[in-house]
Amino acid sequence: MMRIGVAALALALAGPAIAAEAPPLEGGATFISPMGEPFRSTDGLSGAEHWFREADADHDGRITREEMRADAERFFKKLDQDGDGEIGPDEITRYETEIAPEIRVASTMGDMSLAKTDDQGNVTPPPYPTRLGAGRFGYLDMPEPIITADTNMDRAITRAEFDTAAFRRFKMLDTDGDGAITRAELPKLSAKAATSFGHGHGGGGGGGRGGRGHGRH
Ligand SMILES: [Ca+2]
Ligand SMILES: [Ca+2]
Ligand SMILES: [Ca+2]
Repeated sequence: MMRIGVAALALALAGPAIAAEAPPLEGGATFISPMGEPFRSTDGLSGAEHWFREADADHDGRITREEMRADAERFFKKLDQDGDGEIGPDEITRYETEIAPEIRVASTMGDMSLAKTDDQGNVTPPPYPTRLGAGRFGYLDMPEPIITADTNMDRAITRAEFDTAAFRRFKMLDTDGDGAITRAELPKLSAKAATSFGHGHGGGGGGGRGGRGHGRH
């Protein structure tokens, strides 16, 4: 896509000018943050870089535990539309269908663009699972990052559960355990990964625990 070319060019041009600092994060225009928030970049920077800049509130190049907590809290307020302190079933559905429809699982069999067809026309899907849902667009392999935070499985996510999830995800990404996430320790995202198969292959379930697609908002 054109956007990838522009992003690559922007990174190449930005490189020498800010050599003293970490270069902008790589990745595609669409990014799902560790707490599940979608970032859709249109300016050539990766969606991941937009998330990092927003989460790193004091712009010191390090996302601390407190900054991660604030990032989670800010998104929690967006998700908790009725303000009752929980992300309830309808708000989960709204997340999956309106806020971040990209995460809907395309296939539980893997990326069908990698399927092999023999000379009799028999199709063999890739035998390995590729990342699903939101995992295709972010650092953590979680198909549905909101549901994943529902630790007591009652289809509502409290503020405390969301904060616990933020802490766990923070620790997963702070790989050197120094109390901050830096650009250098985040996994590399390929620009292609997030665009390799768009949504709309006819969702194969997975991800959430039922209850999706009732069209209630
Ligand atoms: Ca910071
Ligand atoms: Ca609510
Ligand atoms: Ca660290």
